[in-house]
Formats: sequence, structure tokens, C-alpha cells
Amino acid sequence: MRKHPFTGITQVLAVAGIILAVQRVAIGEGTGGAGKPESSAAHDARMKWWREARFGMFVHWGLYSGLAGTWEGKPAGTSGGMEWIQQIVKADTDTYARAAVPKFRPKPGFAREWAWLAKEAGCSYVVFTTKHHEGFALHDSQVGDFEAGSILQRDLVKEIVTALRAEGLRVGFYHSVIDWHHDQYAYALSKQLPHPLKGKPYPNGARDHSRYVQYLHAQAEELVTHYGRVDVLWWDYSAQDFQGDEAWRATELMAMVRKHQPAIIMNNRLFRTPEAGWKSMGTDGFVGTLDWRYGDFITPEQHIPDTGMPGIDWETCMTMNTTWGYSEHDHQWKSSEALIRNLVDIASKGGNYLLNIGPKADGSVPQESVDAMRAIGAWMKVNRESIVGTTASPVARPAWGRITARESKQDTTLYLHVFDWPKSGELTLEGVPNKIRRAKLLGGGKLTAESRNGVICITCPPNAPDPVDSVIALTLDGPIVRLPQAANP
Ligand code: JFZ
Repeated sequence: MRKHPFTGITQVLAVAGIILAVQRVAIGEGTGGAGKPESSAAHDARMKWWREARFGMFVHWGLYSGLAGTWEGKPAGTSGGMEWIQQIVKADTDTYARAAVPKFRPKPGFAREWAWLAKEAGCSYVVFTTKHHEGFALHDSQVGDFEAGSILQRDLVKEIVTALRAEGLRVGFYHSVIDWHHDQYAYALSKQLPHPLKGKPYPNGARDHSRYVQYLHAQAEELVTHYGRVDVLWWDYSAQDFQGDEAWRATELMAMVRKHQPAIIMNNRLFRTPEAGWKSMGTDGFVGTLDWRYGDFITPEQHIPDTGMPGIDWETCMTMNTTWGYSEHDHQWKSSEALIRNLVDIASKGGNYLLNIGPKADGSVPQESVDAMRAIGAWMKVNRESIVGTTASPVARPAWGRITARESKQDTTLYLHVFDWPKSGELTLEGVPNKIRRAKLLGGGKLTAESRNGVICITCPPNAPDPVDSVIALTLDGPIVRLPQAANP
């Protein structure tokens, strides 16, 4: 809710303030805002919890959730991101708001259900949309009126953060720098970024993009100062032709966030350059390097990289059906088997899995997503130690599944994730010469393991304990000797 509307003299003073701020940047103060480069040790310390977490829940929720993929009584589509519905139907923001606002009715206590679900599934963190491309902010903002404070007299960000913290979950804010509502967002500056009015003249005359950027920074500052510790900032997104300092004053934006939240972890989507890990447009191509000034991790979307990337932190975000925001028309749900195996595949390559739910307008979670999260949770209850706190496999990917690892000074535990249980009654692992200490099945049951001609052979019961993924914890002496052919799968 806007408490101090800019009018008359205050507006003049505010604009003067902006001009002064811009001048200060121009003469050097605040440029290269990240300051001194961070040491590797400091970076590792900051990334520690995130690297251990391996599994987070993503939430896409906004006005689009109430439209549910339907515009004027007809499906806007049956697959793909329905949080883009304003763009799909090319609605201006007033038309969109008139249709969507009356439908967005969060029920009391909705956020606790999200938190319980994430906790039950075994997630360590939750990243949720504080504002998506539609421009509607879920917090009670003082610098705008297209936000929950003005429209619902609620602070939904506060409700969500409170619920997540109560379950001991880490908190991440997704925040869109693309904005289809703000009347100074100069969409004509980019050919590559989406906007419902793209190709049309600005309906309100010339736009001053710097005023939008001022608003973007002000809302981001509210988000990182009003809600206690924020663990992740998940920016979205930039294009080759519009990105970084030019589009968002990104270096300054990141420095401001870091000033208030020194330990925060941010993604790479304020930029679209090789230094920020990007190959080009799209969300699957990444170069093998990342300069931390542009983000702490890269963000493969709907895609699991073929191999891990040594030295680069990454997080695959993925939908359970094909849309991020709720759609009543999308029934292409992935099986819980596929989701569990994705989590394992990602962990075996040293990445994180950020799995999305798209709650409805009242905040309730679609039953299919509740069921899937619970199925993952049931698997995690037995097998959590093979995911949380593990590292990428030090040995090549076996034909029967995946491997995650936990190394200590004295020994190494390899978690053998068996997707295809051996019909022969024997599971083999090649290329690991270490002496065997013990083998056991997670969930109970000792197994015999022996080394024959340098091949580890584990005798297995006839039926798979878990048809999705049975995990054998194989503990070996010392560190794993990484053989040249055993490159990280
Ligand atoms: C973005 C959003 O547009 C989408 O709605 C969702 O929030 C997802 C997690 O992130 O998706 C993108 C981002 C970039 C491209 C495509 C989709 N791109 O560069 O082509």
C-alpha cells in the first residue's frame, strides 16, 4: 500500500534525488558495485547450505493463478507457461487486471500448506514469485499500488515467509525484472524480451525506463529489508539485447541487495553474457564458466545438463506438468517416478532440483502436485542421506542407475541408486579399487559386497525394494581414486 503518494513538490524532490543518485554512479561511486572480489573460501562458506540442500520447491503464484489458463471463457492454451497468459492474449494491464484481480482470493493460512508440503517432500528451501512478469507484487509495497497491500490489504510475502520459517525452510524470492504493468517500462528497448504490447506504440506517450528501474530497485529494497533474512534472490530475466547494467542497473541492484543481505545467494538472470554463464538466448545452453559478480549459480530450465560442471553451481528448475502458473487445462503431469529419478540424476551431477508447484487463486495446491510431493517425501524419508549433503558421483555413471557420494577423511560412502534392479541377483560396479567396509540397503538390510578382479560385486535380493530407486550405501576405505576414464558422468 502506497503510504506517501508522490504529489506536487514531493515529486519534484524525488526526481531531484534520482538525478543526484544517477550522477553519483556516473562519477564512479557505486560502479562495479560488487566491490572487492570474493575469496573462494568466503564464496564456499556462503554457498554451503545451498550445495547441501539439493532439493527446493519453486512456487509460481500471482494474478494469473486465478485466470487458470482461461481467457474470456476459452483456454489460452493447454500446455506451456500460463503465467504468461497476459502476453498470450496480448492484454494491456488494465484489461488484464480487471479480469484477474477479482479472481485472486488467497484463503487464510494457505502458506502453511505450502510450507508443510515442502517440508514433507524433503525440500530444504522454497523460492516463490514475489512479482512475475505481470507486475503484481505479492508484498505490501510503499512504492506502487499494483500489489497485495493496496488490492487485498494483505502482505502475502510476509505470510509466506512466516510460514516457511516456522518449518525451518530457507527462503528464496523470485523477482521478475520484466514488468508488463509499469507505465515507464520501455518495452521497445528490447526485441527479445516479451511484452503484451510489443510492436505497438506506448499508449501513454514517451517512457522513461530509468523511472521503472528506480521502482524496481525500490521494491527489491523493500523485499530485502522488511522480511528478515532472505536466503536466495532468483532474478528473471534478461536478453542479449537488453540486460545487466543497461537494462536494470544490475551491478548496483546486486550490491544493494548484498549490502542488506550479505549471505544471500543470487542467480545469473540479471545478465545474458558468457561471463554470467550464458551461451545465448534459451535456457538450456550454458558455457562452463561463471564469474560470481554476475551470479552465484546458473539456471538450466526444464532441462538437466548431461554432465555436472566442475566448479559451477547449478540448479535445474522444472514444472510438474508443462506450466509454471496454475492452469486448469494442463494435465500432462510427470509421474512421481520421473520426478524422483530427476532429483537423483541431478544430485549425481552435483546440481540442485527446484521443482515447481502452481497453486490456485486461493493458494491451494493442485492435488496432483500434492500427491507428487508426498511420493517424493515418502522416498526421501528412507533415502534422504543419499541426497542431502552429498556430492556428484566421483565415478562414471553405471548402466543400472546413478551414484551420489559422501566423502570423509577416512572413508567414502557411495550411494548406489539402482533404477534397474539386477535380475541376476548381483549388482556390479567397476573402476573402484578401494577396500570395501560395508554395504547396506537404505531402509534396512545388510548386503554382502566383495571385490572380484577389481570389480565390486553386491549380492542383492531377488526383488527391488523400491521399483523407482532402491539405494545401496556402499562404504569404502579412503577417498575414491578418480580414474581418468571415470570422469564425472
Ligand atoms: C522464465 C519465465 O518467463 C517463466 O514464466 C518462468 O518463471 C521461468 C522459471 O522463468 O522463463 C524463461 C526465461 C528465459 C527464457 C525462456 C523462458 N528464454 O531466455 O528464452
